Amino acid sequence: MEPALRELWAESRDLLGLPSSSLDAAAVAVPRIDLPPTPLAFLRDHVSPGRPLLVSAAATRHWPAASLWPTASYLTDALRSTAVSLHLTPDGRADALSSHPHPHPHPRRPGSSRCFASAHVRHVDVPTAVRLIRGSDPAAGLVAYAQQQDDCLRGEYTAVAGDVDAHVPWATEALGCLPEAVNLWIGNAHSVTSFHKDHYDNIYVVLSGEKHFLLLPPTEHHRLYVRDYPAARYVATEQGSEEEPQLRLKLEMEEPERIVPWSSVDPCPASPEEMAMQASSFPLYFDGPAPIRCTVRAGEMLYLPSMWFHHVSQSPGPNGLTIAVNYWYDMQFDIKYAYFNFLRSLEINGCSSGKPDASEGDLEEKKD
Ligand SMILES: O=C(O)CCC(=O)C(=O)O
Repeated sequence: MEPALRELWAESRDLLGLPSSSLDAAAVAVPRIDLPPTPLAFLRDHVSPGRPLLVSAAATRHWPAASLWPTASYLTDALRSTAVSLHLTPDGRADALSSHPHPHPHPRRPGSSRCFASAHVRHVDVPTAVRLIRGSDPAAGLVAYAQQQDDCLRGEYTAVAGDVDAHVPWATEALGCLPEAVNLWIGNAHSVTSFHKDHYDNIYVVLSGEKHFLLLPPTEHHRLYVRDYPAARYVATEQGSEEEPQLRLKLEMEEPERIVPWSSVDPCPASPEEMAMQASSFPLYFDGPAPIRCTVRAGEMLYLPSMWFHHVSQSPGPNGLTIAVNYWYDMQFDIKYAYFNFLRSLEINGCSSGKPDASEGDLEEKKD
């Protein structure tokens, strides 16, 4: 079965115009255009074949946010007394695998030593949120990321929503609907989003700093070793003095148990030992075609087709922050989706997801 899969990966990358040899790593890039596409060209060349696209900063030059948001204090002034949801973890890895807090063998999953960890969410005013994000430090055990994925730009951050376009006109026309959600993301270099996919067509726009995407097409599902993990959540206890409270985060397993299918692969392990462990455990990822790398700079827009797996890291701008807005458009559940479910059901090296519409590696559930 594995040779047939490798043939599928090579053929689909060929048809997408993306090289498939791992030797071509430097050449594997998302097509980039200087001016926004017409709706027809976008539909024909990107939505229909499921091919990503990077659009230069010309696309957002008219947005007030392009000049206002990268400044040091605009957002904190404009949102001074607005309470927002801030996601806290000790290491910047929310919605990611972590060591199980009680690593005894699980009766139904002997040997399972990892769990799916969600952040502790606090409601704080924007100046506090920005101070905590800027000061994030895994060495101090606290990394803050404003990444509420529930249409938060039009909700919690509504006072600044008018600084960006309400939708992306050429995408709206091509996709035939308005965005279902518009989200704001504010982080710094310590926050990383692990490999997952979404049931949305995504227009992702960076406004300060840079976002670094690693991408794999849906045909490469088996390379991500999606497996079932028990869910856990960070809980906070206050320590320190009343004047200078300090938060300590502890991982607790969810009760009743909830199982989350999630990718087992960490493409950027922290140490050579971890890298060796990852490479030997997940050869289809580490010994396959290079992931497609795409850095989205301030002002640029990435079109990320639905169901593409993505891993996202970030570098802050001069204001110490990475700021982005994304537009999620509902995907079309068409024949490609049916083929993809069939592919997923094939068991390769103990990896499959028999559930036809499982939300594996899919953050969509959080939106409601
Ligand atoms: O920016 C991030 O950290 C993750 C973005 C993402 O996963 C998405 O837009 O679907």
